Parts: sequence; structure tokens; C-alpha cells
Amino acid sequence: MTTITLVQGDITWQSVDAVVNAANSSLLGGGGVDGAIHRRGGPAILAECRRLRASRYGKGLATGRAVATTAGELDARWVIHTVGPVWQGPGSDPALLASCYRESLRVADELGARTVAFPAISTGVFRWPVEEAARIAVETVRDAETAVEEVTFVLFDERAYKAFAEHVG
Ligand code: AR6
Repeated sequence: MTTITLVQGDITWQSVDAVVNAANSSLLGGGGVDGAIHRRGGPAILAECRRLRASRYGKGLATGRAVATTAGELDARWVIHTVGPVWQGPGSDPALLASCYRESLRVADELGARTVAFPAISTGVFRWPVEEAARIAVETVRDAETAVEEVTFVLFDERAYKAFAEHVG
């Protein structure tokens, strides 16, 4: 059983095996949580992302997929980068958002990570309504077959925290 914990705050301060990044397909950084992770984690993360782009991920990382790099100077061993879907309005397919959580946990299992921190993927620049994103995130993690022992959702603001709390009993 995976324990689900909620924290309100900045994910870059978490002490965990793996921190998940809400990246974009370029893997070369951006704003939001992506910018914060690269800023605090330092240049080693970007250097490894560039190597991934130069090798297996020449076209970038597809939406719903995940890949790991070093965590640089973060208090973690790995950053798992995943690309959430952009909200396209009502009727947007939640499958790709669920895939981000599932694939990130699959990568965590490959690495042997036991504690993983997630942000609320797609709920910032990618505009996914946080109430729906929270339900998808919690249900997907709860249903996942994984050896990860603790998943911490790190929610940046109170609205996101409350949305996740609705689904974590
Ligand atoms: N710790 C935890 N959560 C955070 C932090 C932080 N330090 N900073 C922001 N959030 P976003 P997306 C929350 O925009 O919607 C980037 O440019 C934020 O309040 O970071 O998946 C990427 O490069 C929101 O709830 O990610 C992509 O281009 C959540 O993290 C694009 O944004 C996700 O917001 C990805 O967009």
C-alpha cells in the first residue's frame, strides 16, 4: 500500500528519493515548478536533460511519458520529468494526465525510489482545473501497482491543497 500525504508548499524543499517535475516536451526548462526545480537543483539537471535530447529523446518527451535525471543539488536522488496535457476545455481526455502519474511511478520503481513527491501536474501554465486534476491524481496513484511507499503531493497554494484534500481521506 502506498501512503498518500499532502503538503502545502514548495516542492523543491522536499527530502524524498524522487521529485517529479511538471515539464514540457523540450525538457529544457520553463516556468512554474519546472523553473523552480532547475533553479534550486542547479545546472546538472539541465545538462542531463540536454544529453537526453541528444540521445534517446531527440524529438522531446511525449505528453504522458516520464524520464529521470539527477536531482542536482535538491535533497533527492532523482528528478522524474513528465509532460502533462494542456487543458483543451470541457471534454479534455484525462487519460494523458493519469498517464503522467502512472509513468512517473513506473520510472520510480525502475530506479528503486521509495518516496516520491508530485506537484499538481498541468494545473498551472497548462490550465487544467485543479479540482478535476486532483481527483485524477489521487485516483491514479491509489490504483497504481507500485513499490513506492509514500507519495507526497506538494501543493503550492491553498486552493490546490483543498482540492487534493477532498480526495485523500
Ligand atoms: N512547488 C510546488 N508546486 C509549484 C511550484 C513549486 N515550487 N511552483 C508552481 N507550482 P506549472 P503545468 C504549482 O505551471 O501546468 C512550465 O513552464 C502551480 O501552482 O508549473 O504542468 C513547464 O516548462 C501549479 O499548481 O506546470 C511547462 O511548459 C502546479 O505547480 C508548463 O509550465 C503546476 O503548474 C507545464 O505546465
